[in-house]
Amino acid sequence: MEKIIIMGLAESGKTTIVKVSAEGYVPQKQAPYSATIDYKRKTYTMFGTKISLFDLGGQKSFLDRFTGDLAEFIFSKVAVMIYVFDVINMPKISLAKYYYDLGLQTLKKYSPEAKVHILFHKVDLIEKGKTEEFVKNIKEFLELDDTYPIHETSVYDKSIFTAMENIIDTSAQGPESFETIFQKFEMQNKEFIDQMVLIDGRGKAIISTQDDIFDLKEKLLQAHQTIEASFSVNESLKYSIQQFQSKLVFTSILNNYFILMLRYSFNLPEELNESYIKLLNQSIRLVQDLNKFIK
Ligand SMILES: Nc1nc2c(ncn2[C@@H]2O[C@H](COP(=O)(O)OP(=O)(O)OP(=O)(O)O)[C@@H](O)[C@H]2O)c(=O)[nH]1
Ligand SMILES: [Mg+2]
Repeated sequence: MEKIIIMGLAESGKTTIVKVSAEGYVPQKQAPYSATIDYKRKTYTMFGTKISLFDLGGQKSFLDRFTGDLAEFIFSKVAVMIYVFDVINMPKISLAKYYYDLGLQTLKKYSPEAKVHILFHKVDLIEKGKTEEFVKNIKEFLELDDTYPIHETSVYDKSIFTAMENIIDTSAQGPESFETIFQKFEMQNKEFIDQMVLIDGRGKAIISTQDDIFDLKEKLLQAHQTIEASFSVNESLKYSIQQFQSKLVFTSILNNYFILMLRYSFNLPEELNESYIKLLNQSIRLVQDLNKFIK
């Protein structure tokens, strides 16, 4: 079960978001606000995934405790942190940023792998036609770049469902397929990779970034034979680096006899430079990620 924490200042809308998106509650404009005391922890099945949701009370004294005495309890084993900014509460935007930074810092300490999603919430209250400008200004003020996804949401339309579905799908379930693992790798290393091929134990290509994998086949067979003798970082991870048509080819045998082949976009550098080492490390990391998934 994935642990999700939802954090933000008091009255930013967290409990309403939980009620509407997870409990099917219909939002009422006149409903009185009732503060969450401490935190509320509940289990839900959302979009087919079982989650344990921690709705953290947003009053300052609570936030200080969550990031202080209770930090380990609240921030350990977190899969996703959702941070809610109330976009029309400008007087408190600095305070909201303060606790966002503190929350992020605490999260990095106890759950370094956790995903982070940001909600710019209550966008229904922004004057019509001004949303884009408004959002841009807040983003600048908060010094947010594109590291974490930002969702513009309101409980009065479907935006909150779209955002929550995206958050649960992309974060809570982890990588869903080989494709998502590859996409991440490709995004990080685009300029250094010419071709990526993953072949299953029976020799069928599962992933190939080019239609034609024929020219690699010969290399593949050869790699099979030489890989035993090639450099390995540990018992369970073997890979080889070879030159092929004046490019480097990284090959590794994975679990269940899957084979990964990456054709780099360059030949062996004269000296081992930083970007080559980085790419090699990322390639090894890709093998490890894929192996977790094949098991
Ligand atoms: N206009 C508008 N109001 C909203 C929206 N979401 C929540 N609200 C209102 O915001 C107020 C605060 O909502 P809560 O969900 O209780 O706030 P909270 O973040 O849980 O507050 P704490 O429990 O004190 O941390 C309520 O009056 C909600 O009706 C929204 O999308 N648009
Ligand atoms: Mg609440």
